Amino acid sequence: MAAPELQLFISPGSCATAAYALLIESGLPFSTKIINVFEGFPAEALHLNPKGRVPILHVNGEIITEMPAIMMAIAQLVPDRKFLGETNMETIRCYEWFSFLSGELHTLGYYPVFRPHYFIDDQDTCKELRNRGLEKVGRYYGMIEDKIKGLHAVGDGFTAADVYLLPFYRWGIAWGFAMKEKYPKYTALIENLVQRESVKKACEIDGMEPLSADLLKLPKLLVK
Ligand SMILES: N[C@@H](CCC(=O)N[C@@H](CS)C(=O)NCC(=O)O)C(=O)O
Repeated sequence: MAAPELQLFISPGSCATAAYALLIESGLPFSTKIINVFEGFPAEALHLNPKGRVPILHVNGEIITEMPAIMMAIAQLVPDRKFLGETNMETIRCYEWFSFLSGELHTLGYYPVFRPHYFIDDQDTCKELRNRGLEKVGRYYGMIEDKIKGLHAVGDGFTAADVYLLPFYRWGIAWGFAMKEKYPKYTALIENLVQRESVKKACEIDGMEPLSADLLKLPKLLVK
Protein backbone atom coordinates (compact mmCIF):
# COMPACT_ATOMS: atom_id res chain seq x y z
CA MET A 1 0.00 0.00 0.00
CA ALA A 2 1.32 3.49 -0.88
CA ALA A 3 2.45 5.63 2.06
CA PRO A 4 -0.10 8.35 2.87
CA GLU A 5 0.74 11.89 1.84
CA LEU A 6 1.17 13.80 5.08
CA GLN A 7 1.84 17.43 5.87
CA LEU A 8 1.70 18.95 9.35
CA PHE A 9 1.40 22.67 10.10
CA ILE A 10 2.94 23.61 13.43
CA SER A 11 4.14 26.59 15.43
CA PRO A 12 7.18 26.34 17.75
CA GLY A 13 6.38 26.09 21.44
CA SER A 14 2.69 25.52 20.75
CA CYS A 15 0.33 22.64 21.47
CA ALA A 16 1.11 21.42 17.94
CA THR A 17 4.38 19.98 19.30
CA ALA A 18 2.29 17.07 20.62
CA ALA A 19 0.97 16.17 17.16
CA TYR A 20 4.44 16.67 15.72
CA ALA A 21 5.98 14.26 18.25
CA LEU A 22 3.28 11.65 17.61
CA LEU A 23 3.79 11.87 13.86
CA ILE A 24 7.56 11.42 14.26
CA GLU A 25 6.84 8.50 16.60
CA SER A 26 4.69 6.89 13.87
CA GLY A 27 7.76 6.53 11.66
CA LEU A 28 5.76 7.64 8.60
CA PRO A 29 7.33 10.10 6.16
CA PHE A 30 5.81 13.58 6.32
CA SER A 31 6.66 17.22 5.76
CA THR A 32 6.12 20.18 8.08
CA LYS A 33 5.28 23.81 7.51
CA ILE A 34 5.62 26.48 10.16
CA ILE A 35 2.88 29.01 10.81
CA ASN A 36 4.10 31.32 13.54
CA VAL A 37 1.13 31.98 15.84
CA PHE A 38 2.95 33.83 18.61
CA GLU A 39 1.16 37.04 17.93
CA GLY A 40 -1.98 35.30 16.78
CA PHE A 41 -2.77 33.20 13.74
CA PRO A 42 -1.69 35.15 10.64
CA ALA A 43 -4.58 36.32 8.45
CA GLU A 44 -2.78 35.14 5.31
CA ALA A 45 -2.90 31.54 6.58
CA LEU A 46 -6.64 31.51 7.40
CA HIS A 47 -7.42 29.67 4.18
CA LEU A 48 -5.59 26.69 5.73
CA ASN A 49 -7.85 26.72 8.78
CA PRO A 50 -10.59 29.36 9.01
CA LYS A 51 -10.67 28.73 12.79
CA GLY A 52 -7.16 30.21 12.92
CA ARG A 53 -5.45 27.44 14.86
CA VAL A 54 -2.55 25.00 14.60
CA PRO A 55 -2.01 22.09 14.37
CA ILE A 56 -3.40 21.30 10.94
CA LEU A 57 -2.81 17.91 9.33
CA HIS A 58 -3.19 17.12 5.66
CA VAL A 59 -3.75 13.41 4.97
CA ASN A 60 -4.07 12.46 1.31
CA GLY A 61 -5.77 15.77 0.56
CA GLU A 62 -8.06 15.72 3.65
CA ILE A 63 -7.58 18.70 5.96
CA ILE A 64 -7.86 17.74 9.61
CA THR A 65 -7.97 20.25 12.48
CA GLU A 66 -8.48 19.91 16.27
CA MET A 67 -5.95 17.97 18.27
CA PRO A 68 -8.23 15.05 19.29
CA ALA A 69 -9.10 14.43 15.62
CA ILE A 70 -5.45 14.78 14.57
CA MET A 71 -4.35 12.34 17.26
CA MET A 72 -6.96 9.86 16.05
CA ALA A 73 -5.93 10.36 12.40
CA ILE A 74 -2.28 9.61 13.23
CA ALA A 75 -3.24 6.62 15.39
CA GLN A 76 -5.37 5.14 12.59
CA LEU A 77 -2.45 5.36 10.14
CA VAL A 78 -0.36 3.03 12.32
CA PRO A 79 -2.89 0.80 14.15
CA ASP A 80 -0.20 -1.63 15.30
CA ARG A 81 1.41 1.11 17.40
CA LYS A 82 -1.72 1.32 19.62
CA PHE A 83 -1.44 5.09 20.07
CA LEU A 84 -4.98 5.05 21.47
CA GLY A 85 -4.28 2.22 23.89
CA GLU A 86 -4.59 -1.56 23.85
CA THR A 87 -8.28 -1.97 24.77
CA ASN A 88 -11.58 -0.20 24.12
CA MET A 89 -11.52 1.19 27.65
CA GLU A 90 -8.00 2.58 27.13
CA THR A 91 -9.20 4.28 23.94
CA ILE A 92 -12.07 5.80 25.92
CA ARG A 93 -9.57 7.01 28.53
CA CYS A 94 -7.43 8.59 25.78
CA TYR A 95 -10.50 10.51 24.58
CA GLU A 96 -11.27 11.56 28.12
CA TRP A 97 -7.76 13.08 28.32
CA PHE A 98 -8.03 14.69 24.86
CA SER A 99 -11.32 16.36 25.65
CA PHE A 100 -10.16 17.60 29.04
CA LEU A 101 -6.83 18.90 27.71
CA SER A 102 -8.32 20.56 24.64
CA GLY A 103 -11.60 21.86 26.06
CA GLU A 104 -10.78 22.61 29.68
CA LEU A 105 -7.05 23.13 30.22
CA HIS A 106 -6.23 24.69 26.86
CA THR A 107 -9.39 26.66 26.11
CA LEU A 108 -10.78 27.59 29.52
CA GLY A 109 -7.44 27.67 31.33
CA TYR A 110 -4.73 28.80 28.96
CA TYR A 111 -6.61 31.03 26.50
CA PRO A 112 -7.24 33.72 29.14
CA VAL A 113 -3.54 33.43 30.04
CA PHE A 114 -2.02 33.68 26.55
CA ARG A 115 -4.79 35.64 24.86
CA PRO A 116 -6.82 37.68 27.37
CA HIS A 117 -7.28 40.29 24.63
CA TYR A 118 -9.41 37.77 22.69
CA PHE A 119 -12.04 38.31 25.40
CA ILE A 120 -11.71 41.94 26.45
CA ASP A 121 -9.87 45.13 25.36
CA ASP A 122 -9.27 46.87 28.67
CA GLN A 123 -5.66 46.27 29.84
CA ASP A 124 -6.46 46.04 33.55
CA THR A 125 -9.23 43.56 32.91
CA CYS A 126 -6.84 41.60 30.69
CA LYS A 127 -4.43 41.28 33.63
CA GLU A 128 -7.24 40.16 35.90
CA LEU A 129 -8.39 37.62 33.31
CA ARG A 130 -4.85 36.27 32.97
CA ASN A 131 -4.61 35.85 36.74
CA ARG A 132 -7.95 34.04 36.82
CA GLY A 133 -6.71 31.82 33.98
CA LEU A 134 -3.53 31.00 35.90
CA GLU A 135 -5.58 30.08 38.98
CA LYS A 136 -7.72 27.79 36.87
CA VAL A 137 -4.66 26.24 35.21
CA GLY A 138 -3.22 25.49 38.68
CA ARG A 139 -6.45 23.70 39.62
CA TYR A 140 -6.35 21.71 36.37
CA TYR A 141 -2.73 20.69 37.05
CA GLY A 142 -3.92 19.39 40.42
CA MET A 143 -6.57 17.29 38.63
CA ILE A 144 -3.96 15.94 36.22
CA GLU A 145 -1.74 15.02 39.16
CA ASP A 146 -4.62 13.15 40.83
CA LYS A 147 -5.47 11.30 37.63
CA ILE A 148 -1.96 10.05 36.80
CA LYS A 149 -1.22 6.62 38.25
CA GLY A 150 2.17 5.69 36.76
CA LEU A 151 4.57 6.72 34.02
CA HIS A 152 1.78 6.80 31.42
CA ALA A 153 -1.52 8.63 31.24
CA VAL A 154 -3.41 5.53 30.08
CA GLY A 155 -2.56 1.91 30.86
CA ASP A 156 1.04 0.75 31.03
CA GLY A 157 2.31 1.94 27.68
CA PHE A 158 2.90 5.03 25.57
CA THR A 159 -0.23 6.61 24.05
CA ALA A 160 -1.14 9.87 22.36
CA ALA A 161 -2.42 11.09 25.75
CA ASP A 162 1.18 11.14 27.03
CA VAL A 163 2.40 13.49 24.28
CA TYR A 164 -0.69 15.67 24.56
CA LEU A 165 0.24 16.30 28.20
CA LEU A 166 3.65 17.66 27.14
CA PRO A 167 2.89 21.20 25.86
CA PHE A 168 0.88 22.05 28.98
CA TYR A 169 3.70 20.91 31.24
CA ARG A 170 6.14 23.04 29.25
CA TRP A 171 3.85 26.07 29.51
CA GLY A 172 3.52 25.43 33.24
CA ILE A 173 7.30 25.72 33.67
CA ALA A 174 7.40 28.81 31.48
CA TRP A 175 4.60 30.54 33.45
CA GLY A 176 6.42 29.89 36.72
CA PHE A 177 4.42 27.00 38.20
CA ALA A 178 6.52 24.85 40.56
CA MET A 179 5.85 21.79 38.41
CA LYS A 180 8.46 19.48 39.97
CA GLU A 181 7.58 20.29 43.54
CA LYS A 182 3.78 20.44 43.23
CA TYR A 183 3.10 17.81 40.57
CA PRO A 184 5.62 14.95 41.03
CA LYS A 185 3.59 12.31 39.13
CA TYR A 186 3.02 14.62 36.17
CA THR A 187 6.74 15.48 36.28
CA ALA A 188 7.80 11.81 36.31
CA LEU A 189 5.57 11.10 33.30
CA ILE A 190 7.01 14.02 31.34
CA GLU A 191 10.61 13.35 32.32
CA ASN A 192 10.12 9.78 31.08
CA LEU A 193 8.42 11.03 27.89
CA VAL A 194 11.14 13.50 26.93
CA GLN A 195 13.63 10.61 26.76
CA ARG A 196 11.91 9.50 23.54
CA GLU A 197 13.77 10.45 20.39
CA SER A 198 10.48 11.54 18.77
CA VAL A 199 9.80 14.04 21.55
CA LYS A 200 13.36 15.38 21.59
CA LYS A 201 13.19 15.85 17.83
CA ALA A 202 9.79 17.58 17.97
CA CYS A 203 11.11 20.04 20.58
CA GLU A 204 14.13 20.85 18.41
CA ILE A 205 12.07 23.31 16.37
CA ASP A 206 11.97 25.51 19.47
CA GLY A 207 15.78 25.66 19.51
CA MET A 208 15.88 24.84 23.22
CA GLU A 209 15.70 21.93 25.63
CA PRO A 210 12.25 20.27 25.89
CA LEU A 211 11.78 21.47 29.49
CA SER A 212 13.38 24.90 29.19
CA ALA A 213 11.95 27.69 31.34
CA ASP A 214 12.63 30.04 28.41
CA LEU A 215 9.86 28.74 26.18
CA LEU A 216 7.92 32.00 26.28
CA LYS A 217 10.97 33.89 25.03
CA LEU A 218 10.58 32.13 21.70
CA PRO A 219 8.83 35.01 19.93
CA LYS A 220 11.97 37.08 20.40
CA LEU A 221 14.15 34.31 19.04
CA LEU A 222 12.12 33.64 15.95
CA VAL A 223 12.43 35.61 12.78
CA LYS A 224 8.95 36.18 11.43
N1 LIG B 1 -9.11 23.50 19.62
C1 LIG B 1 -7.84 23.53 18.96
C2 LIG B 1 -6.99 24.60 19.61
C3 LIG B 1 -5.61 24.72 19.00
C4 LIG B 1 -4.95 26.03 19.43
O1 LIG B 1 -5.54 26.82 20.17
N2 LIG B 1 -3.73 26.23 18.96
C5 LIG B 1 -3.03 27.46 19.26
C6 LIG B 1 -1.55 27.21 19.40
S1 LIG B 1 -1.22 26.34 20.92
C7 LIG B 1 -3.24 28.44 18.14
O2 LIG B 1 -3.19 28.07 16.99
N3 LIG B 1 -3.46 29.72 18.47
C8 LIG B 1 -3.65 30.75 17.51
C9 LIG B 1 -4.12 32.03 18.16
O3 LIG B 1 -4.07 32.11 19.38
O4 LIG B 1 -4.53 32.91 17.45
C10 LIG B 1 -7.16 22.17 19.05
O5 LIG B 1 -7.38 21.45 20.02
O6 LIG B 1 -6.41 21.81 18.11
